[in-house]
Amino acid sequence: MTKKRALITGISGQDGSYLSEYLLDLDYEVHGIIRRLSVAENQDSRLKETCSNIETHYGDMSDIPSLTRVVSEVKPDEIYNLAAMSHVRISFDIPHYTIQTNAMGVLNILEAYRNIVPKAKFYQASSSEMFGNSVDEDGVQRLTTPMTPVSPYGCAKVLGFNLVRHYRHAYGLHACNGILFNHESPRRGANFVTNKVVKTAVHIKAGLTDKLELGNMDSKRDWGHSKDYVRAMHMIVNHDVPDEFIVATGQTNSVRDLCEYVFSKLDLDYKEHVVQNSKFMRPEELNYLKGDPSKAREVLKWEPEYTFETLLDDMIEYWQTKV
Ligand code: G4F
Repeated sequence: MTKKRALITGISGQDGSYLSEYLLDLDYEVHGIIRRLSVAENQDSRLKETCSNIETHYGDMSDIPSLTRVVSEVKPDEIYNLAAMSHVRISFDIPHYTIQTNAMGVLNILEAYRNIVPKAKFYQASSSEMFGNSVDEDGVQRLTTPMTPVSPYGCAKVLGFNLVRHYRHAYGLHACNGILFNHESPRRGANFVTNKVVKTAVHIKAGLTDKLELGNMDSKRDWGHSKDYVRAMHMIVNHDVPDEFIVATGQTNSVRDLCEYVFSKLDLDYKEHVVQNSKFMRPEELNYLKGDPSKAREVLKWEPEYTFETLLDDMIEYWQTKV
């Protein structure tokens, strides 16, 4: 039997690396698009263990000929569009680039998909950042919650989300949106708050540093594990009907709760080490996220294996092996 072929944009990111491992275990042929970086080792550093089993192709979400070439060469059965400028705070510094990559990039890959492999299935990495500060009366965000983004990142993701929905309806494509709430892992970039807190706390414990500088500690997020969320991506794409799903844990915690858990796990008091620095504040903040994953649970039978605590334990263990 011929193997299913997947093409992952953003394969070198946290989710791309876990998804490629997950699909290889399911016996897929996995292809991914990577951008050229001046430090070549950084292009695929998260893919070290699986590199030899993945075929990578140079491309960029803003380079239409490169997307057309890769989609034509690979002829994928499934496309996972994970490529994005993924840092919300940095999107305020580089709004144009963010819109080009996270919104126009979706249009570019959708066009390649529609014109070259319209029978393939398509997954779009949509984000809870699209909701901005909209919350339903019962304190959750669900598929019907209005999208009122509060960052260039969120604005771009709303356009990408709508384009995918529109292409599904207009052209009969199997194009799906997964609205994923925050998801983390030991592979998370060092400038996202979970990894920053865990890594610095472990360094404080080891006597390597003494202070952790943070921005807003009162914002709340619904944090899950990337490994659970890439499983959901595959389930969403392989559901009979192309559709939209929220992927979240349904639990919310503040940045302060995060500090409290991580530091106390290491027998430290976060209040003695954390200082606030306005440099890490955002011009407009998304204050509160708590997703309602009931549709994914009921329709896809998706369940997360990790909790907030076991996710952080996994990250702490990882950073302890690095000091
Ligand atoms: O870890 P964060 O940078 O993640 P954020 O902004 O929620 O975005 C992540 O989740 C989105 C899904 O909702 C994704 F779409 C997006 O790609 C990304 O994966 O910040 C979390 C919270 C924010 O409220 C931020 O203001 O932590 C607060 N925070 C406080 N101090 C900080 C810091 N965030 C960062 N990155 N660095 C700080 O020093």
